[in-house]
Parts: sequence; structure tokens; C-alpha cells
Amino acid sequence: MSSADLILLHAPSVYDFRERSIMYGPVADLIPSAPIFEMYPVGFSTIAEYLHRYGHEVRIINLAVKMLKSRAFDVEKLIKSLHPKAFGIDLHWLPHAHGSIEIAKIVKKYHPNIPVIFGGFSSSYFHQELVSYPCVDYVLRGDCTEEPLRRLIECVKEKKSVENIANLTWKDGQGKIHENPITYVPEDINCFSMDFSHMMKSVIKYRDMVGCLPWKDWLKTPSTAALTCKGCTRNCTFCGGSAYTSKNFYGRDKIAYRDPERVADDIANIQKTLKSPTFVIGDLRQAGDEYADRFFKAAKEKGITNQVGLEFFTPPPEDFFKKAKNALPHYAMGASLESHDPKVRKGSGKTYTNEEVEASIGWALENNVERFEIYYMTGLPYQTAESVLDTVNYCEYLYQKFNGDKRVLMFLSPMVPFLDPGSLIYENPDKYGYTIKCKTLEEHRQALLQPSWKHVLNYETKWMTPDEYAYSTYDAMIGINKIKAKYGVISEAEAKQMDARLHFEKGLMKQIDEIILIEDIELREASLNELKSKVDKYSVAPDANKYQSLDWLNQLFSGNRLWNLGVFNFKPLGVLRALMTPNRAGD
Ligand code: B12
Ligand code: SF4
Repeated sequence: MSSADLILLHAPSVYDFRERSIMYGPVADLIPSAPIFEMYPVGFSTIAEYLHRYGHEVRIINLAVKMLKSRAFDVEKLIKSLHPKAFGIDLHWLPHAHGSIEIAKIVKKYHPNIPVIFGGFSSSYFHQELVSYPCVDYVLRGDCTEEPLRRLIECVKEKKSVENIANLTWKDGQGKIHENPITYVPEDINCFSMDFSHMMKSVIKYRDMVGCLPWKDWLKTPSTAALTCKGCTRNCTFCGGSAYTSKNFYGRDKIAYRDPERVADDIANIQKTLKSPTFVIGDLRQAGDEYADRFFKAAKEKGITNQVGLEFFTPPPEDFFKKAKNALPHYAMGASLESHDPKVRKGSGKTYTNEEVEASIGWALENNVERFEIYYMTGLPYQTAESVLDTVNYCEYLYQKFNGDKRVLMFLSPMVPFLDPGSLIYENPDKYGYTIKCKTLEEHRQALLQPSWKHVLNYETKWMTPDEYAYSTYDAMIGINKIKAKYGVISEAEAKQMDARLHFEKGLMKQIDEIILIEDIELREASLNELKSKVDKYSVAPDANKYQSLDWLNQLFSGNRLWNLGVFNFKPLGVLRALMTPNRAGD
């Protein structure tokens, strides 16, 4: 089997999660990943495609999925057997602070002379501390690393100096740290491509299906993404991808867009291979209504029939939904309202009103939207326990207003496990009424090992004690679940399972709170370990099911839908087509 030039490894959030007893709670309730965040960054695909274009072979290995799928999977044995020119590890999301560095240590143990490259948002934020770990050689900063990484791989291959590579933090032979400025910040992202066929080629080339999976249950409920931009025009106060964070920490002054025709192309290309929903990342109206119009026109011309998920940052007007209906036979909408409470929503950086949102929901429902997902979050500025519980009443009000329309789906989760570093709140905690409990990368690494999610948090707000925060969040989730069952949005059986899980976790949290008061360290550890099978039940057990985020996806793939004639178009002809027609936008 040929060896790749670069092997990209994705670590679990906590490296030894298979041994540790940690109650992760609802940390990953609204995403497809399990609570060890086994999903790798979309950027792995753009990196793989870009480097491949320049003749460098890239292999992606999702170690986290392999570990989740098999208790017996031996990480060290696999890493020992690999011999690329360089290893890349993502520390994009801060929740990977523990796992990513532990994996880097293993790489260095077996391959002391193979360079280890880190990248991603959290790597960029903590780059100096990160490169000071002996197991890390290079950190590539910024939100676009494809080109600097290409140059770095060439320098590694040709043993050349890296002193002129943009965005690179590196150590020289004497261990001195150098910080090359962030000068590679593309103004548009047309030259990158989410080449999905790379994943399938890799499966065949390395005979490793599991290692390529974006997340554990991807084969059961596949979905894909299409990117409209890098950076953001908004400043949500809790967000580490905001305009403020991008400018101050990733060197980006201005958002970079992908041409809307290319976004439509990306979706059409995915459709050649898969009958799965594609989520368009970023509000189509962020660059103005003309951008959205161009996207819809191109989507119609391409004949996109897969379901397309759209999100909004500000509620769209009626016209938008008419155009969506006309262009896309299957579309869904999603929005993070954060709270129903105007003061809390404003504190999170969003200024639109409930009336504006409700008008948009009405127009979407009239214009054939297939799902309208609404997300709420807890742990925000001005948010009291009372306000959290009031959100439940607002959910009921919405179902009443829209006659119990089952297309309206509501979800709530806490801001977990961390408040994003680089966000407005993280950088100005006093101003927003927060206390930041972890400042360094190492503090975050240690926090991740705490026995329950309430203790992992890197922040506290002055509006709720940690207990008020955790319990009001659970109570609101329980309340919303009941309302969804009442209006038939979820089945009685699903509601019962979810309810059982939430009460079970509330109870466990109380038990853990008592155990951590035990002074005898050995007895404390033993008592925590006794809970291991219980804490894993709804999180990292191989058959765990979170019951919140994926119920609609499960329905999509089990219901009698158009695209449910078999999820994959590539069996077997599609595989060949995908293998033979690489999608290289920007070539
Ligand atoms: C889309 C998105 C998602 C998607 C996932 C898409 C995916 N698989 O990548 C979903 C909705 C599932 C998601 C989930 C989460 N997200 Co998110 N997400 C975003 C969003 C909106 C856009 C990111 C994006 O599309 N990037 C574009 C792609 C193409 O590039 P990329 O993946 O970033 O990769 C590039 C660079 O980062 C870098 N890079 C990345 N990895 C590596 C590795 C190496 C070796 C190198 C060299 C370079 C490199 O190079 C890549 C190519 O240029 C950002 C906000 C924003 N404005 O950016 C938040 C954001 C990244 N997410 C964030 C968070 C916190 C999360 C969650 C932890 C939330 C949660 N508790 O559920 C989870 C974690 C998911 C998991 N691993 O299981 C934070 C991260 C802050 C931080 N520093 O930790 C952000 C900044 C804002 C936010 N709060 O939402 N997210
Ligand atoms: S949360 Fe707000 S600031 Fe962050 S990416 Fe989304 S819209 Fe932009």
C-alpha cells in the first residue's frame, strides 16, 4: 500500500475516553458527533484536494471514529505502522485540547523525526503555547491554510528552510520559537473545493472505510456541507468565528466569499454521488440579496433535487422563501435564535425581534419548507434560570401559532463545553458579566478531564450559579421534549427515551457532585469509575443515541421519501463516476 505524504489525524476530545468515567451530558446534542466530537473539520477535505492538485498525497484517518467503533482498536499500533513525510493534527475546536496533544505525543514516541503540524482555530489562538509542547513542530494559523501547508510539505520533502512560509509558527533547531506573520488571507475562497470524491478514493486506496468517516454514524445518516464563506460579518458575543475574532486572531479583516454559482456546483457534484442533505454554511443573504438570487438561479439550472439546508443570521423576507421554493424542490431552514428573551438575544449579539422571526417562519411554511429548525442556547449574557425556563413557554406559543405544524422543530442546549476563546465575551469577560476559569491551553486540557460537563465549563456567568445553569438547562430540555411530543413532532416512544435520558443525567450529576466531595482520592476515583457504564450509556457506548439532534435525519432516511431509494448513488456506478471525475473547482 502506498504511503501518503501527509497523514491528517483527527483525535477524540478526550484521548482515553474509553477508560475514563466522564459524564459529557448534552455537549454534542445538536450535532451529529458523539460527545467526544469525532467529526473532523471540513477543512481536511479542502486540504486533501488542494495538496493532491499539486502532487502531494494526503490520507485522512479519523482516529476518534475508530476508537468509538471498537474498544479493541489499538491507536499506538496503527500510528507506529504509518510512515508519511509529515503528520497533521487538527486542534480546530478547543474541545480537542486533550486528545489532539495526546495523539501528537504518541506520534513523536514512534516517529521522533517526522514533523507534526497543527492547525485550526484553537491552534491559531494558542499557537505559542501549542508549539512549546515538545510533540508539536509547526502550527499553521488562520482560516485558510491550504497554500501555506502545500509550501510546508514541499519544504519538509526537500529539507528547505520554512522561515518564509506565511502564517507559520515554528521551532528552529535550538528550540527557539518563530512566528511568521499571517499574510496568507485569501479575499475569496473560489480556489478551494470540497471534493467529496477524495474520501471515496481514499477508502479504496487505503482499504480503510472507518478511518475516512466524517463521524461515527455517517453511513446511517449521511449529510454533507457546502461552504459560502470564510469569516463572518456578524459579531455574536460568544462566537470564536465572529468578525471580531477573525480580525484579532486569524488575520482576517474582511469576510471571503465563494461565488454562489460554485456553491450550487458543489451541491450538484455531491448529488452525483450521494442522495443526502447538504447544509449550506453561512447565510445566503450575508453578501446581499443578489448573492442569494444568483445561488437560486444556479441551483435551478443545475437541477438540484437533494434536500438543501439553509441557515439565516437575520430573518429573511417573504420573497426569499418564494425563490427558495422555486429553485429547490427540497429545502430546509435553520436558525439559532439563542433565546426568546429579547434582552438575552441582544446580549448574544443578535438584534432581530420575535415578530420578525415569526413572520419568516410563516412565509417559509407557506413556501414548502420541509423543516424549520430553531435552536436555543443557555449560558448567555442576562440569561437567568427563569428566562431559560420561559423559553419552553415560547416554544409552546410557536406551536400554537403555527397550528402544531410538525415541520417546526425546536432544540435547546447549553453553551458547552467551552466559551470560544477569542470571542468578545472571552476577551472582555467583565464587560459581559462572565468569569473565565481557564486561560491557557493546558488549563483547558485539564478541565476536559473533570467528571461531569458542569465542572468542565471554562466560564461562569453572574446571572446563574453553575447548578442553576445545569438544572434549568435540563428542565428546559425536558419541557421542550414534552411539547414536541404533545404536538406530535416526535413520537411518544422517542419522547419517552429522551425524557428518560435527561432525568437519568440529572440524577447522575447529583451523584457525581456527592462523589467529588470524598476526600480520599483513591475512594473518590473508585466511586467515579463505578459509574463508568452509566455515564457511557447515552454518550460514548457504541450503541449510544442522543435522541435530540438526529431524530429528523433518522426520519429522513427511514421514511418514504424520494431520496430514500438508497442513500448512495455510487453503488457501484457512482463510485466509478466519482473516482473518475474529480471535482476540482478553481483548477
Ligand atoms: C460549519 C461549522 C460547524 C459544523 C461542522 C463543520 C465541520 N465538520 O467542519 C458543525 C455545525 C457540525 C459544527 C460543530 C461544532 N462547532 Co462549529 N463552526 C462551524 C462554522 C460556522 C464554520 C466552520 C467552517 O466551515 N470552516 C471552513 C472549513 C473549510 O475550514 P476549516 O474546517 O475551518 O479548516 C481550515 C482551517 O481551520 C485549518 N485547519 C483545520 N484543521 C486543520 C488541521 C491542520 C493540520 C492544518 C494544517 C490546518 C487545519 O485549515 C483548514 C483549511 O483552510 C464556524 C464559525 C466560523 N465562522 O468559522 C463554527 C466553529 C468553528 N464551531 C465551533 C464550535 C465550538 C463547534 C462545536 C464544538 C459546538 C458543539 N459543542 O457542538 C462543534 C464541534 C463539532 C465536532 N467536531 O464534532 C467554534 C470553534 C471555537 C473554538 N476555538 O473551539 C466556531 C469557531 C464558532 C461556533 N461557536 O460555532 N461547527
Ligand atoms: S454565531 Fe454569529 S458570529 Fe458566529 S459564525 Fe454564526 S453568525 Fe457569525
